[in-house]
Amino acid sequence: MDNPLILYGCIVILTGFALLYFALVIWSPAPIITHESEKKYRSFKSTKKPLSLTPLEDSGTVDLTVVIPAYNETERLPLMLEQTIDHLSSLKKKRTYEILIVDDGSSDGTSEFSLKLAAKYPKSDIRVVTLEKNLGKGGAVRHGMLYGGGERLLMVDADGASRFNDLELLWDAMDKIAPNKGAGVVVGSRAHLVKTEAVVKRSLLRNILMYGLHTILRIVGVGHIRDTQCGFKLFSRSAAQQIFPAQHLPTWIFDVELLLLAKQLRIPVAEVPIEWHEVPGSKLNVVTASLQMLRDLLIVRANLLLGRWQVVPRKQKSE
Ligand SMILES: Nc1nc2c(ncn2[C@@H]2O[C@H](COP(=O)(O)OP(=O)(O)OP(=O)(O)O)[C@@H](O)[C@H]2O)c(=O)[nH]1
Ligand SMILES: *[C@@H]1O[C@H](CO)[C@@H](O)[C@H](O)[C@H]1NC(C)=O
Repeated sequence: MDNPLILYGCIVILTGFALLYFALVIWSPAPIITHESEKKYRSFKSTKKPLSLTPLEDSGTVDLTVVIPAYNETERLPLMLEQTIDHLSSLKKKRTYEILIVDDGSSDGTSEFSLKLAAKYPKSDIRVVTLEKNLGKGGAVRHGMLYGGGERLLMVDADGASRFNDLELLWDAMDKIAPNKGAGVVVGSRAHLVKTEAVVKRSLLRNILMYGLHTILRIVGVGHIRDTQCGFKLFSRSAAQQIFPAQHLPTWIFDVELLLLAKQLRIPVAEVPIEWHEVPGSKLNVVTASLQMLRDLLIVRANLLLGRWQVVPRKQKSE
């Protein structure tokens, strides 16, 4: 090489890539560690002696698992649980179910409170798992899914912002896209509410962030889903078995990672409009959350692109 500029240029570019890769390694979330105690649950019948949960690899034991991530939720859980059980027990076509409350390392006694609450519903299989440390919503949902026994598994927020009856809309959509225990994901969507007053009244900042999010989602590859962030999502067991072991993000942008994984695994995803009302008591700070989101999305994309994170499709059992 006669021209030293080219040589220097190459060195600068290579160093740049090395630094980017280093940043990726540093910023990637550490693997989520599951403690032994977290593989067990307590119920109102067995408040002292924990019992074993059903690992996701095993075959299903009930028709539905309801996974409720709960962080300091003693205020909002009672109403939400009541609505959940009211609905499930009013169904004409009976469905067996378990409700898995994942206490995400709360410091307000959410677990003990949930156990007391569960005693009010002796006919329902309400299971309480206590995470040793706070992981974040994504970590809590992932844990509930990895230890749920349902043929279908629903994640739902503890705040009762979604109307639980809308589960039936998701259920019917699942029958269509994933019959015979196939793989499928059905997500609740608030996109049809976007033009309504509820949203117009939101602060300018929230709206700007929302449009920013949509743009980024399109770049990242899940632009076809109109509402990625809705806390009401139903997974068939087969879909959950493929998606959740591959999930790395414990933060609140994990929803996007789940949808990206579904896309990579070619699992069909349906979006169904549902009711929604804003509930006071959100513990989210929009600005820090947005920055965190941007970083996490880039991390997910880069890790998948470079093959640092792998996705392993399961062979469908032919039935
Ligand atoms: N904020 C927060 N929520 C958590 C955490 N772990 C689990 N969760 C649960 O995640 C769910 C959603 O949390 P919220 O703080 O209500 O979030 P939100 O801003 O209301 O979210 P939207 O329902 O999308 O408006 C609730 O069921 C929480 O209990 C955590 O570490 N932080
Ligand atoms: C959770 O609740 C405890 C006890 O009420 C409180 O001290 C703590 O600050 C709460 N944590 C958050 C993040 O809200």
